[in-house]
Amino acid sequence: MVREFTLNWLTVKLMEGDITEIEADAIVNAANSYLKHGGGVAAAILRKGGLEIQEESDRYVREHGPVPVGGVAVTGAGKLKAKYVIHAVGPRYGEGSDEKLASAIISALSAAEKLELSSIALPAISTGVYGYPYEACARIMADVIREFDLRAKSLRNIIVCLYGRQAYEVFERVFLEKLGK
Ligand code: AR6
Repeated sequence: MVREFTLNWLTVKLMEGDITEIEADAIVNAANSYLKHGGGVAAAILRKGGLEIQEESDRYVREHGPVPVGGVAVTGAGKLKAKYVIHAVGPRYGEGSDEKLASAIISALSAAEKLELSSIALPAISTGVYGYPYEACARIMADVIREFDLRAKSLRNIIVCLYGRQAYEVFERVFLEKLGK
């Protein structure tokens, strides 16, 4: 399952699959503030990328302290095909969480721009352990991407990688509605 949306500067590709298999300059991890990559997509990234990603994450937290909700930290990508892993800390679903989820996505895209990358792959941040409904996450992500499109510099390709048919179908419906075509 794949669908592409062509915006002004960005091409957005929605796909169903495993984000650790994607060849992009950076892949985004759905992390917690302590960068302890225990479950979900984080554990999958560690399994395939290697323990050096956890070691680098631990070093980051030792040096800079925990990553605030809505923020990101960047590490290398170990054995993955990507060059970097951008660890984005999404919120738990609840009151006031939408702005923080938007901030996590904006921070991830901004980090990619700062590194002058052209492609980035994102999972459905906060929709696993952190309890966000797919639909709410999809709406926030589509709005952030549409806004980001207007000021994209190096970034050209955003891949949104959904785990499972159900997540894909919800994102497809929402992205069709919000990003057209
Ligand atoms: N590829 C793409 N998406 C995936 C993969 C994969 N290999 N595996 C799971 N997902 P979650 P969160 C989807 O729980 O809700 C972790 O323990 C999954 O189906 O990974 O932000 C962290 O260490 C879901 O749709 O992240 C944090 O403590 C989405 O990725 C906490 O969970 C996000 O699910 C973060 O919770």
